[in-house]
Amino acid sequence: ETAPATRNARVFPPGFLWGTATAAYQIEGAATEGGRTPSIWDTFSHTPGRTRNGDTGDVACDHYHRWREDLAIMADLGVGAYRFSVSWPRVQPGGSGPASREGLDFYSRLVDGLLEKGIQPVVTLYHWDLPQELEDAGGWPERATAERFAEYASLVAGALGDRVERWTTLNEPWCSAFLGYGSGVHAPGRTDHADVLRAAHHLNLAHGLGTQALRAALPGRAQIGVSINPAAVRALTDDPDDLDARRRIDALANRIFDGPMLRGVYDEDLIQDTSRLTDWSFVKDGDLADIHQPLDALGINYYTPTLVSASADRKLPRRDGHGGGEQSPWPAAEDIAFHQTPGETTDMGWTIDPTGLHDLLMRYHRETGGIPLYITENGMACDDKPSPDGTVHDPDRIAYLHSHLGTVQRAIADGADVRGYFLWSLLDNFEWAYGYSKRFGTVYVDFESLARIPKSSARWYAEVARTGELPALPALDALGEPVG
Ligand code: PNW
Repeated sequence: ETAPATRNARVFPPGFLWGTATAAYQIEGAATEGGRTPSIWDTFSHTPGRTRNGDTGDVACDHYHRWREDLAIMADLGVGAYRFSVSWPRVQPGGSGPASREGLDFYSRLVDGLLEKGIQPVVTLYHWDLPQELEDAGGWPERATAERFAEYASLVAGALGDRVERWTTLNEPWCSAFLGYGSGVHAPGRTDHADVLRAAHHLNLAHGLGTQALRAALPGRAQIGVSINPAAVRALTDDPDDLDARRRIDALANRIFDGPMLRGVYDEDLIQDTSRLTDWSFVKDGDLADIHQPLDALGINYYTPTLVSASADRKLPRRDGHGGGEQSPWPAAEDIAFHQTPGETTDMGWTIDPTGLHDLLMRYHRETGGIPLYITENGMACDDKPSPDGTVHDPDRIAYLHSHLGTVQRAIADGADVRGYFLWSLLDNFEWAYGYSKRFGTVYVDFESLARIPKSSARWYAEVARTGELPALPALDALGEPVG
């Protein structure tokens, strides 16, 4: 007999939003259809040596043609929300000027289909597929890109705003700036640490101008947020040097975005730490006010914590500072070492440690002054394979989701206002530089036949969403599969 107090602790608040998430370039395919022009990810993935096995998003999950089937799968799952992104070059070829009716119609039909099935659409405007023309004009290091983004935001709001209430400006600006322009492991594959800082600022500006554009187009109706991937940074030891390394990475990973967005400032230590790369004169009068817009929601994407020290000469194995690559993504941080957090790892090599999610939820609860928080991505890559009977069992993913959802409950009990959770990802998909070699889906995709098979985690997650309750892990027996 479970004590009532224990049972209650496993119940999520009423109205808690359960969802799954995807991104346009990772699932849609149809890269040249309907007037869509190339994005930086088309160019990058078609450049030899950039992605594993030379994989591209040309076909991906072919979601552009199979969206009705994917909608039916979501309806079967019974989750209440779907977070997807709009492909900028599909709806505004070239990134400026008139809209593509055909491109907008695709998303319009998708939104109608979701609403028909009682699934709330959550639209991300930018999940990394910058129109190539805008990169050719300088990309995110240039201010004009932020201005183009605001125009694009108005255009999408005009087409979908009568039916979509939940909007996200950017997905993980850290990845766009630091992996795209610093380490070069993401598109556009550039490696200049001064450009990273310029890109970060113009992404911030895009968020601010985009938020203003959405509010102007959708007065009173839109709930607007941004999805960041803050680092839960830990220091290897309590030595002052290690603590200072943590402070510096916290500035570069987190405060460079949440400073201007949530507080309207770039912290002085960030500016000092990077002063040999830039004088920050790209920050113009009025920019910080433009970026510092009231938000209705903050999205947090979380996978693993970050462990740093002041020097490389330590006993724990070193790890790269995220995402592989020869060049560090981190400007002015050559002396800082990144370490593998102890513990089991996922197929990405990322350590499974839900405590980082608790830290981040509590931190952003405090720092936002109580803006509703959503986990807009969380999940794990597993080496999933169909069994001979055609089913796909992913007990490790169930255990991962279970432990992270338990952490979310703990944060809620500790006072954080967490309103929803989006599993990354609905489908196995194009995992950026890793191509199709990493599977994050709760639904298996056979990339030869493009057949979809919901994994056992999909059934498990559907049950959590249906009941709003986290079952004890032994309930996994019911799925006919032992844990781990
Ligand atoms: C996020 N890193 O990417 C993205 O939002 C998703 O599109 C992606 O599929 C998912 O997480 C899993 O990777 C990240 O190196 C990629 O720190 C790389 C890093 C973080 C997030």
